[in-house]
Amino acid sequence: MRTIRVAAAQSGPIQKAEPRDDVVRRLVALLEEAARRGARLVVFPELALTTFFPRWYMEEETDVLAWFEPSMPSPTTRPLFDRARELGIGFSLGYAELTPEGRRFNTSILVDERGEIVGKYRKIHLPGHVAYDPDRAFQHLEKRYFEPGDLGFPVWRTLGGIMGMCICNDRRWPETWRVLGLQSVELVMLGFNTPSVNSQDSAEGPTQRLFHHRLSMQAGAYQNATWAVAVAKAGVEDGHALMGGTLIVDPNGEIVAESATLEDELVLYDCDLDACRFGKQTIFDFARHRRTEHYGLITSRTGARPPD
Ligand code: CDT
Repeated sequence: MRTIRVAAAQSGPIQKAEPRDDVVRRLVALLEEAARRGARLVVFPELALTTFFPRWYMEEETDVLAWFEPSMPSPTTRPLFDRARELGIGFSLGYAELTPEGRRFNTSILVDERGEIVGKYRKIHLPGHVAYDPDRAFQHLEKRYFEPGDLGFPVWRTLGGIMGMCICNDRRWPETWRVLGLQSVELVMLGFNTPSVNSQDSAEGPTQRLFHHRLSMQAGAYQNATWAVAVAKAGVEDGHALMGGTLIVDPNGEIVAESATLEDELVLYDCDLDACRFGKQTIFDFARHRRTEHYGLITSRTGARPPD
């Protein structure tokens, strides 16, 4: 058995006016509780340091850049790195990345138990739109504020396993999972901000959005024989609801742990990375069963086209 206790650290809402230092204090509190409860890896949400700002239309560059981190660790996030190193615990963290060249990405980093950044992923599937849409109740401007990621879907040997990351909307695309699966990934971590249709959505009742979230996570994990940890930013941010639904899925595609609230909450599970072996050596033994000669359209064509 190669068991790693993973803590999915769901965030409750972060209001637009909440200072980033306060958010980091919340993340440190979750990290400390996770360490107390024996976790070796903590997974934080997408854009974990701020409200989900792509819902707000901004024209001024300075207004946009205010949401971004020009360095990592930054002075604001340094306490999280320091505490993680003291506690000997790894973490992944989503944030808005501003590069030295002025490029903007929706990014996650993976930090090992020594507090070193060992991996970086930049979100590839950006949902939403570029221009202000007057017909929408709220905006979803990821395509305005971020470039599509340029790092592919790497995996890293760290924390005793083969680890991969993706972010939110990426989980809905089987291509994400298969590229990670083809690198023998054993644990995929991702953060998400998924809006609710309305504020009636709650942890009590599964809605269609929660169903699609679970379906995507369970299918991705099963079809690639990997653990998968999805961590929400949840609850109502300045009147806009995020659905929640933090969960951990085993390599059989079963949900083994799930959040019960829309607040800051830890969901822990002992993930035995050796449990990936059965699926990877049998039904999803890619080397024996895949037929790449028939998969050309996957990379040669982007949009669907009916036959002539
Ligand atoms: N953050 C993010 O990627 N959210 C999307 C919302 C899709 S609806 C525009 C998601 O896939 O959950």
